[in-house]
Amino acid sequence: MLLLGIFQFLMLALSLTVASEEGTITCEFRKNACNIVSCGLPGQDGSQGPKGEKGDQGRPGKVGPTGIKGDLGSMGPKGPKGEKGEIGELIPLKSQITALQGEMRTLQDLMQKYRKVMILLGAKTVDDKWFVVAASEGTFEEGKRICSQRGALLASPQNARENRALQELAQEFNRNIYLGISDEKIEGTFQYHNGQTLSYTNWANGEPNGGTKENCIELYTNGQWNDKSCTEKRLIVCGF
Ligand code: MMA
Ligand code: CA
Repeated sequence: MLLLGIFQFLMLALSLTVASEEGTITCEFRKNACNIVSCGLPGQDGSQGPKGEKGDQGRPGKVGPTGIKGDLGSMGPKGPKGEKGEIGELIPLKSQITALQGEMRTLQDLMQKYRKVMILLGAKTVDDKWFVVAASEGTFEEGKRICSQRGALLASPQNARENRALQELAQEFNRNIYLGISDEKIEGTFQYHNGQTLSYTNWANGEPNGGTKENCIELYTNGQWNDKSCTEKRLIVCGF
């Protein structure tokens, strides 16, 4: 029985092998073969089953080799206008500076001309300040008004050099000058027009001595100061 079983098994294997390899073995052959081994014949193949459901997606494959370089793309749209370069900005500035230097030169020449004219007419200048005789005589109030009408103030020397310039005018006109200083507001405290206290004085010996009777200041031809009544007539010098 064991040998018969082995033989049956071998025959069956043989028939399956031939069928799979030839594909044309007839059923007759298999019938004969089976008759020899006394086994049942396998039935004909069933009809094809229904199509199975789609399987799950497989795992991603390995990365393929690098492809060849693609063609050059078409040109993109025009970008926004860029900022001006530093050199581009400096070029017009350079010509503007040259033009300004020319204008400054012209103005300086003009200023020099006016300066000569002013000095010729008797004005005195110290740094950027000008002293000009506006009237041969006037009271303190008249002097303030005359200078104010000319866009200036009654002269107020603020240092020794300015005082010296006024002294020269006093000498040239041989008249004392009213300064733009008084103690009308606060007796005993002399102030400039703007209310500031004095930064420079050149009182003569014993001055000021007039109290409430002498609230203004005259500048002598020697440059010294004397407090004096405001209603005298003195040389009117404006400061610009
Ligand atoms: C005058 C008058 C005064 C001044 C004295 C100086 C007599 O008064 O000008 O203001 O102080 O002279 O001597
Ligand atoms: Ca006095």
